[in-house]
Amino acid sequence: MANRGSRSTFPFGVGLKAVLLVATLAPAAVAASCSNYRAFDLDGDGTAEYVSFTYNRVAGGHPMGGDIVVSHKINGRLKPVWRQRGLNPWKIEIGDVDGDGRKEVVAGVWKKSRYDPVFANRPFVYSWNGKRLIPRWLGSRLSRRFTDFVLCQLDRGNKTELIALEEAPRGAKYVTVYRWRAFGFDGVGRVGPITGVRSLQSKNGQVLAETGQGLYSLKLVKEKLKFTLISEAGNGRASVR
Ligand SMILES: [Ca+2]
Ligand SMILES: [Ca+2]
Repeated sequence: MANRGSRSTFPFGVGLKAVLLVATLAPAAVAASCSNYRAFDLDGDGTAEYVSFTYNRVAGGHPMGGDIVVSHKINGRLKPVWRQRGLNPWKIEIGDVDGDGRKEVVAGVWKKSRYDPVFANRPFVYSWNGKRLIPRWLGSRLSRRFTDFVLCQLDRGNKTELIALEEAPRGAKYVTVYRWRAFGFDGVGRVGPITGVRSLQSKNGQVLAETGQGLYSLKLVKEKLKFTLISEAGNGRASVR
């Protein structure tokens, strides 16, 4: 497929230059990492899809001009087989949000929308039909503006939850858990406002929130969120919620 000359591709093939560029983007604008990037066989045909994103430039802390890229590994090399253009993507997560047994691609994109005609982070959900990404839900927004999100299975249900880091008054944040309900996401729990949360990551079935005070773990226990400080120098473990 035609390559528009995108400078960097995440997360495979990430060069030092790209890593440094990501590290210098404003964390409030661009999620911290692609470290939880994974490849999955999205359509169950035995071939893994590698999903990543590109950008051409950074404006105001936001990667601009990029595509969501789906690649297949052919003769040991990743070859793009689909590009979803015009989205300004900044994060890719993969999970079965609707619980149908197939994983969806959820992209954080920096876009205007018809009903909200300003640039903002928006969650776009796609499925893969073997040849192309199919839009499932191109969300104009969650319940608040958000700066980061992860997918993580927080309970024993079959749906993977979306956890968003959302803007609260006076620079604080909410961490809000959403679950797919027929068409789109409903909030099922929230903690906050919390100050100092910079980013979210999902690791070994739990969501971690990094703050200036330490690392917190987020768990959903009987639809109730537990937000627990798990590492702070010398203080061990202390629950804050
Ligand atoms: Ca496949
Ligand atoms: Ca699914």
